[in-house]
This record gives sequence, C-alpha cells and structure tokens, in this order.
Amino acid sequence: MSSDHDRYHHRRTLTLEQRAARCPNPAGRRLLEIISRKRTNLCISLDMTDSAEILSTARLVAPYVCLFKTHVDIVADFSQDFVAELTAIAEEHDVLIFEDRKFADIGNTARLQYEAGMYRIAEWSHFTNAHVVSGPGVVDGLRGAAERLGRGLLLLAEMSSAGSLVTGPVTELAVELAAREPALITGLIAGGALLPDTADVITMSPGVSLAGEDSPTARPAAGDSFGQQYVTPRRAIMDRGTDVVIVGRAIIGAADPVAAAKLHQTAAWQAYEQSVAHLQQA
Ligand code: S5P
Repeated sequence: MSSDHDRYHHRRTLTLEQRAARCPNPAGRRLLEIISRKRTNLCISLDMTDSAEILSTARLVAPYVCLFKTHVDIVADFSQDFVAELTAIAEEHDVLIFEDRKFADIGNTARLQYEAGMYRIAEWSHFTNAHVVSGPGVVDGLRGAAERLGRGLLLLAEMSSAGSLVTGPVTELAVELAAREPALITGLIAGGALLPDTADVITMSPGVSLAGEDSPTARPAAGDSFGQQYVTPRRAIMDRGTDVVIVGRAIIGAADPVAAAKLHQTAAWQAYEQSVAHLQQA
C-alpha cells in the first residue's frame, strides 16, 4: 500500500466540483459537472460486438454512469445510425462518450484516423485517447479537430495489463504533455493520479472491479487469461487518487448488469467522498 502512496498523488486538495469550475477543457468541464451532479465517477466500458446489445446495455446502465466508453472497431454492424442512437441515450441520461481508440501513429495518420474513414470519431466522441510512443506529434495530429469541436484528449500514461511497457520515459512524456497543456489534454489513463489535482488533469483508471486483487472476497487475485489485472474502486480512488474508474466485464459480464453497475457506482462514489471528507471538514 505504501508504494501506491509514493507513486500516486492520492491526497486531494480540491473536490471534483471545484475542479469542474476551473477545468480549462470544455469536455472535461462537462464531465466533472456530470460527475458532481449525478454522483457517479463510473465509466462503463461497452465492449460488445453487436450494436443492439451495446445500445440496450447503455440504456440500462446510463443512470449510474458518467461516461460510455466504446471500441467502435469491434462493432460488427457499425453504422452512423448506431452512433446517433448512442448519442441520444447519452444526451437523455447526462452521459458523455469516450471512444477508446488509442491512436499511436504519426500525427498526420492519427489526424486522418480521428476525423475520416467510416467512423468519423471526432464528430461524435467527446473524448478519445492516444499513446505517445510515437512522440508528441500524435497530439498535434488530433489537435485541430479536438480544438474545433471542444473535445478532450486522454494520453495513455500507464496500462493495467501485466508486462506493460507504458512505463518510464513513455509515462514521463504523457505526464509532461498533460501538465503543459491541460486545455487540450484533459486527462491521463493511468493506475492513479500522476499529477496533483491542481494540474487540472483528470485521471481515469481501467483494470477496476469489485473483485479486484485487494478485494476481501476475491481470492485468488482477479484478472483474465490475457494479462488484465484488477484492483477495487476503493484502491484506485483512495490509495491511488484516480478520478474516474473504468469498468467493463465486471458489469457487462455480470448476471445482472444493472445491479453490478449500481454496486460499482456506490463503491466508487463512497471512495471518492471519503477521499474529500477532510476538505469538507476544513
Ligand atoms: O491500460 C488499459 C487501458 C485501457 S483504456 N487497460 C484497459 O483495460 N483499458 C480498456 O479498459 C480496455 O481496452 C477495455 O476496454 C477496458 C477494460 O475492460 P474490463 O472488461 O477488463 O474491465
């Protein structure tokens, strides 16, 4: 546990509501407002390959989440109608959309992948993310559409998978770029907060499940057969200072996804409230 505290900025100096008021990125500001209003810092990862299934799950869990995370390149019957329907559900329930595209090419190719092709991600996704392995040019490739449309970019600063090489200088570059330009790079994907909360950078953490490795009821340590590793919402939020937890299969794979969404929402929100309790007393 002490290594979490050494690595991550777990101590909050601002509430998410206070951070909304000063957030320099329009999508980030909206997200922080939604989180405070709906009392949910849960992002659902809608990793399903059938558009009807994604839409019906999105409808069911929408009241409990702040963000729908998609991988549109796994949707077998993708169409812009699907996007329009997902957008309508999101608008009705005060949810934003995050296409987890993980751009990783040179800036010009990333720009085309973001704006063109059959997906036209920039047109509908409030957030998208990028690796910085190819250098800072990828951010410049995404910048034009992101600034024009008020989108938020998230950089991969750490990954939840075993043996990840998103470490060392890659992590450092992602953190440096976010710290330098929070109006464009509104967040980092990481295990916990790599910057203090005054940096105006939102941390989102995948690899979260109530059956995570630190769960008192999950033995042996949870994961999958492809190297995914999980911690509980409590550990990600309280010990590692993350803002938003990203949960996929622990909800969409549950026998009752609505019940699982409620449980994850409650656990994540309680952990957040506990992490800011000292501010409200002050
Ligand atoms: O480091 C990462 C980054 C991401 S965005 N690890 C991840 O697992 N993700 C994504 O989060 C991954 O692509 C998947 O969509 C989701 C985790 O899904 P789960 O079913 O394991 O919760």
